[in-house]
Amino acid sequence: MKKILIIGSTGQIGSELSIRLRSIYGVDNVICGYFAPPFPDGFFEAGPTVEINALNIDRIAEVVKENHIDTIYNLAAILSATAEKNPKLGWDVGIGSLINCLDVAKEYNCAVFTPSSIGAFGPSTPKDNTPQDTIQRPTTIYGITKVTGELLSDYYFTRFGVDTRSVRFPGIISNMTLPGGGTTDYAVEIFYKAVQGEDFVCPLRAGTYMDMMYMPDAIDALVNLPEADPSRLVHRNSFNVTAMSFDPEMIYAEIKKHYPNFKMTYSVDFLKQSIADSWPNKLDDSAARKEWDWNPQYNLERMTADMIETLKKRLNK
Ligand code: AKB
Repeated sequence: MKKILIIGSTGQIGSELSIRLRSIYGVDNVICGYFAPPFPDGFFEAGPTVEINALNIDRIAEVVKENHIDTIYNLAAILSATAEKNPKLGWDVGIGSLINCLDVAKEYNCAVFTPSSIGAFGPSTPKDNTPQDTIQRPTTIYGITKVTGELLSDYYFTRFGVDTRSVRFPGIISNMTLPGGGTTDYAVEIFYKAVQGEDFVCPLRAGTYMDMMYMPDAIDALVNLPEADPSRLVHRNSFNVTAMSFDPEMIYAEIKKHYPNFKMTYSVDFLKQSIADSWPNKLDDSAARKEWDWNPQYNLERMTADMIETLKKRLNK
């Protein structure tokens, strides 16, 4: 039975990952690390929690040792648009947390999963059907930390045998926790506006295509890749994964099928636009499909219907 520590468990991914992991491995076998509020509803009642600063290696080692942890999910990160406003913080959190986890994992024989991102690619990367192995020259600090993280994770695997695995996540759309500071966040915010009967002002231009994924598929990736047979893995850090690619006009049109009076206008955020323009339109995720049976369940149509149904209930609309 696994004994798991999630660092950064109160964020967009962590708050849903902890629920799924606890349902598979048992509540007491998943320890949720927290650093600062806000905390998800019922966070402290749902299972074991520990206060942990990802930049404090002694604290990570102490928690891993005391709780006999064998798997660390390191979700501490500053997303792309926020990191661009404070590059030093983006680097310190992204790389500081990772190197600490890798060093502790090396000492206590843990597996480590740290998500990478479509942000690990840059303007010189092929934009369509972006290959698994290709040019990675990102122009954002977020992307630079992600490429460095991929290389460090592979290095700790080949040099020290640490079982590191990860995926390059696209924009993740969730009906539970809002993201913060990402370039893809508009694709979550648009649903809240539609369900609340408000107009949406889109920060990205029409024609800006990016990969996206509904949270249940993202959680599947986070559970299934660490469980994959290692003898099938040609790659480790990190796998391209995607579930859909759309631009603002496509998601707007899909939401309008449910809310014909919904209105979207544009007011371009130049920072986010320049980041989005440097990222791929659509990844080729065939390596993940081949090596660990990646198989997302939600396309734009199915995700939109589910997002709206769930948000209507949650927001009493
Ligand atoms: C962001 O927009 O920064 C993230 C990501 C794609 O990694 N959602």
